[in-house]
Amino acid sequence: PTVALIGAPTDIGAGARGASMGPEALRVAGLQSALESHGLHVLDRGNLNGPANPWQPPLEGYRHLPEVVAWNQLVFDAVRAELQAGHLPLLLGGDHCLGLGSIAAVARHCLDAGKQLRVLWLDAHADFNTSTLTPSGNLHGMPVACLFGLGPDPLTRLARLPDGSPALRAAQIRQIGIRSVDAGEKELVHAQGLEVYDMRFIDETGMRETMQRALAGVDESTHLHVSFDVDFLDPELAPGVGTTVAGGPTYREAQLCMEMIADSGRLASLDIVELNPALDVRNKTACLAVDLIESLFGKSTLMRQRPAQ
Ligand code: DIR
Ligand code: MN
Ligand code: MN
Ligand code: MN
Repeated sequence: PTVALIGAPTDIGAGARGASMGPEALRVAGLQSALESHGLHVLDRGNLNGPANPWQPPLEGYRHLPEVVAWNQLVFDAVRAELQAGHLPLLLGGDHCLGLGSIAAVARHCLDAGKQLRVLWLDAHADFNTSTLTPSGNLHGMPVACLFGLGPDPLTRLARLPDGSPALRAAQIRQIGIRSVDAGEKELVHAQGLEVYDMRFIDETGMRETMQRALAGVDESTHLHVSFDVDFLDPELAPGVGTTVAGGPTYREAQLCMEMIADSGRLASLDIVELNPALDVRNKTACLAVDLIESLFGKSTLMRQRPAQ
């Protein structure tokens, strides 16, 4: 397949500046040539050009809402265009508020193409806050709720399908690696019935069984979207993120997670978000992200027989 890299250099929804440098750090870490070395055709579409970060306090529970809407509209349009061209969009964030525009475009595409949608949300956080629950007002803590139709009008409108229903339902998403959820957010996640494989679950069950469950039901009619927040990883491995949370997956657990997604053969779109080069050490988090993205595209599977579907 053809992979289309879409840079979204912004930290508009984050609580720390610097994720705006993520796309360039991934390019410097050799993302394109790494993918090409596995036989993929890669188009680098360059960077989207959205509003600057005014670095303002929250207004009615949201920081930078108009700018977040503008960035997400750009991401929606870019991801949609690549899907319509038959390409696999790889969104280079940017902070995780952009998962809204990306997944909204994917959901729309699935509707048009008659595909089932499965989203794997790899993150330390559930990103299921609302304006009344959020401790920060940062919209990178809210994209999943917005995709469910819970959020500010201009964002939930962007995420709605033509029939007015939300882009995403609980049956379509699995959250993996979660270990920091705010008190009110926890109740909302539970009330909405999300399937969450938190770190306790991974500790007790193991990554293999976790991924088997997360991928259960994925078949040839499935469009698999991975939204990879780099803070999913243990911060000892991946310090270059704005909101580190101790106790994430190890290198081997993360590799297995990626390899089992590759084995499904259904990966059709990807976000790589929250990489913050200002907080990184000699670009090592970006290099690790590239390593894991290679595994997502089947690096290790090249030396093995891909399991029968
Ligand atoms: C926190 C942090 N739950 C918030 N969220 C982050 O501000 O809503 N998401 N860091 O990635
Ligand atoms: Mn090429
Ligand atoms: Mn996130
Ligand atoms: Mn996170």
